[in-house]
Amino acid sequence: METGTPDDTIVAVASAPGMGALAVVRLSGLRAHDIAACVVRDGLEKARRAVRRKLVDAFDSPVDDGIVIRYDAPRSYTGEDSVEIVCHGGAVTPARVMAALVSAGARPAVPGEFTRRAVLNGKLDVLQAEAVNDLIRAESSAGAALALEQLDGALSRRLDALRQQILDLEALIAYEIDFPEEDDGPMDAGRVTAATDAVIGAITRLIETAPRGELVRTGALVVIAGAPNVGKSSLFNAVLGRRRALVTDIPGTTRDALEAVVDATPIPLRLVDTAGLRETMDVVEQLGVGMAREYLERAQLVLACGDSSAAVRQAMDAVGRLSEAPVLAVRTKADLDVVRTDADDAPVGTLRVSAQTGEGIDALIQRASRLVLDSTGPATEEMPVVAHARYRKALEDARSELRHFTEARAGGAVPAPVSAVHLRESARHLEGLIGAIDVEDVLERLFSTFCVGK
Ligand SMILES: Nc1nc2c(ncn2[C@@H]2O[C@H](COP(=O)(O)OP(=O)(O)OP(=O)(O)O)[C@@H](O)[C@H]2O)c(=O)[nH]1
Ligand SMILES: [Mg+2]
Repeated sequence: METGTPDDTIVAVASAPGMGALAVVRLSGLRAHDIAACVVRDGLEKARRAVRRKLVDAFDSPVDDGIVIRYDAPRSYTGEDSVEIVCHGGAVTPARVMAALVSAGARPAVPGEFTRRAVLNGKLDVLQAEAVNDLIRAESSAGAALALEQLDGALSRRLDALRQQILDLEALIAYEIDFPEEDDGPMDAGRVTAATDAVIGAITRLIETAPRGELVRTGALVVIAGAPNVGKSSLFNAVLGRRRALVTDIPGTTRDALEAVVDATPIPLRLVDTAGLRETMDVVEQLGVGMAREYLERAQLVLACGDSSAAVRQAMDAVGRLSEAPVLAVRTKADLDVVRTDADDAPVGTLRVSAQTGEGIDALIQRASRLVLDSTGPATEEMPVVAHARYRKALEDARSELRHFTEARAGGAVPAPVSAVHLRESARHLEGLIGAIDVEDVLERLFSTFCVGK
């Protein structure tokens, strides 16, 4: 990506485009204060104080009346001199404020450039920068909370602690490397093994949070399936709380798959309404049924819907053939039952719902969210949580190097400097994640914890 030179002063409208009461224009770089002073009549106040100011263009014509905040390096988001201007929103004013700043010497920023500078200036590490993006893109409260925790540095601190433990190990065996002929060095082999096992255990516990983390971040794919006309689209709408899918009494109404996010806890749901499963001559409906099958293959949970016990069983059979995901049996149109005789022979665990009255809808959301969580394996309350496949991969690589290290030492045939390479590699995988690579750390540790001159 072309990002110009780091000396450029960059500017962007930081708020979303479109109609809105206010917008935020952000300016950062060496000349941020000078450039802002050309646009802010009466100049800037002292740092971190919000002041109301007239904003003008290069010809001193009024552009807006806004609030201006100055930040002095390094105490800003980017770590550079910055200015934030809160102006009126909408299609015109933010663009005019920005144009005035560009004509005063700023360059329009490319996507992510403010955060990129924050990383380069040590204000955020790579994981935190990624969390900023996750937070902005979050579609659920649980996803946002997870991103916020990562932005706060919980995962970074944890990975850094693991990395320190590996560096400690390096320091331990550095003694063997320096004094290979000493028979029983200052630390016995058991101490190294125990320390290695402890790190492997800690990494494993973190890896075990990955299925949950990825689900929280993206939401679980929950597919509504069943025969035509059983009330799938009505259920979809009832769960979302708005009329998103078309509903008619004509079987075969839904032909496309509709997807929407349900803000559930512990796991948000990406709910999908699909075409009713049946053999049909209608070409468009066939396409819809084909799409439903594809979704069922990828589903992480299926709601097998029927408007009678027989229909629920039929839906479960059909779903069982098309999906390997856990299935929740859902008996729809509960409001139509005058007496609840039908419920008696429904499959065990069937949830009764009515899109008409709202009965069972909240319970369905909770059960679905909980079932998805349970399907990720035994409950773990381990925090922080690994939310990206990339993090999991790096942790697995780090762990595998530690295991190689253990094997190399157990064999006894490998000299200490060779087995130590695995420790270095292991730490490097973690460093790659945080974006901190510093060999000096090991040396410093060696001299602080060892009395080498003894
Ligand atoms: N009384 C009652 N009627 C319902 C309920 N849910 C759906 N219906 C009715 O059942 C009919 C079919 O509803 P849809 O939601 O379109 O059913 P569908 O399963 O999506 O049907 P296809 O898209 O054709 O597969 C409509 O006439 C709905 O009004 C309910 O909870 N109670
Ligand atoms: Mg439908």
